[in-house]
Amino acid sequence: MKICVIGLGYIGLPTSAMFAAHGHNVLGVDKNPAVIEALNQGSIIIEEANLDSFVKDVVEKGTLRGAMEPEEADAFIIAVPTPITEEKKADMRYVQAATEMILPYIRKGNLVILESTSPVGTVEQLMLPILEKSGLKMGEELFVGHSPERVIPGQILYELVHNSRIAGGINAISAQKIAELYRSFVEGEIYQCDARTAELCKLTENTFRDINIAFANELAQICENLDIDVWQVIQLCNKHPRVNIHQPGPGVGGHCIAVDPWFIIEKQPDTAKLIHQARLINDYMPEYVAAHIYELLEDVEQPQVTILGLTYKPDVDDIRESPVLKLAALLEKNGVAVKRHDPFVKAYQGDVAEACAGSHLVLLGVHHQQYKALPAKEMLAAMAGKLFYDTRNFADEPSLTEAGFEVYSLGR
Ligand code: SAJ
Repeated sequence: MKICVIGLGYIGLPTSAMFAAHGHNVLGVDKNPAVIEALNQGSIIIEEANLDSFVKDVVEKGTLRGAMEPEEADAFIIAVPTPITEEKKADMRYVQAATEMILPYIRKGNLVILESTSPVGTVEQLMLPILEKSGLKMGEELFVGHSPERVIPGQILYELVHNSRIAGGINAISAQKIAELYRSFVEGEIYQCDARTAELCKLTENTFRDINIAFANELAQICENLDIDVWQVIQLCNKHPRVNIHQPGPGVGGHCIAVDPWFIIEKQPDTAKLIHQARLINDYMPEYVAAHIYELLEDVEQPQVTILGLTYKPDVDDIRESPVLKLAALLEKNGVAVKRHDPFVKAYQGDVAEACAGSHLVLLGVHHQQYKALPAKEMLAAMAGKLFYDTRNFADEPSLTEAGFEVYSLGR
């Protein structure tokens, strides 16, 4: 088929390349000229393992190209951002704009698929009213639905192929046509359902994870109060065949887990009570950690902290919605000087010991693999204090203590 993909970000670009590598002719559309320029030179401007060579290959084969405007096609896939506003409301302007953008190119028999994570009812209440302006009969002359992504950054190309997938349609034939299209490269199961169910499934998967992380974070606070090591409790409980307690941390970041539950809360504010409380618990964690830092530094004049790790999760370069950045801002607002280090963030790369110079406390914010072996002696030599606060139960505590650090940990 000829496929037109609107939005060439973390999902749209890998998906475009995957279709282009499996027999389709793909036109990638993005409003950022830099993305289109790079693409047509066979290169990319996002970080994802092996994606650059994968894209280069299909661009050179001529099955993937970029343009600023859509063209007629057999299928249109919308994979644009669905961010959240300050008031925690879904910002659907990009989905609205993308749907309007493809309208002039829609033809009888076409398929329109929303991939972006969206509130329940987006396909039916936001997209169909626009697509009906084509004059085509929805579900008979134009097939529409939602097929959400569940890939994890860093393993996108593998998971695109091997994850099972949901194909939600405004009617059965739409769901079937969507499933058939993804069968081009999906080796996992493809489950068909209606569009609303597909929309809620995506939100539910991430909300399930958010609630479980909130449970771990609340357990960490309880354990501190009861003088118990939460990490040992979790490790022992997870020996139970049907228990899988998640990991406490300084908060929940990224533009998925921290965002998607709000799409459910917005639609069902009075019923989504547990979901809402979990969000509040996770969003409180930067403050909770900051309070510990103030306690540890209360006798220090002009305290300074070095934070190791700023991204939203380990071994990625993405700092969007990172809870550690919120923690850094909180500390600075309360008169604590903050020095930053992160091997994945250009502005903060460099020597760890140097980043600790003059600091009274080092805080491990993200468990990047590189931080498993820290130059403890050099760090202490550069520091003005000897405190270490671990938010991830990750640092090699015995070697830090042996070098002279006083080590504290979230949840212990
Ligand atoms: N986190 C914890 N404790 C945990 C697990 C994660 O504090 O036990 C934190 C991480 O540090 C990070 C945040 O939660 O700040 C999100 O981490 P994540 O591991 O959930 O990573 P994401 O957001 O990149 O991926 C999730 C995945 N969803 C699920 O696992 C249900 C992925 O499959 C989705 O495709 C992705 O969201 C998405 O794009 O929706």
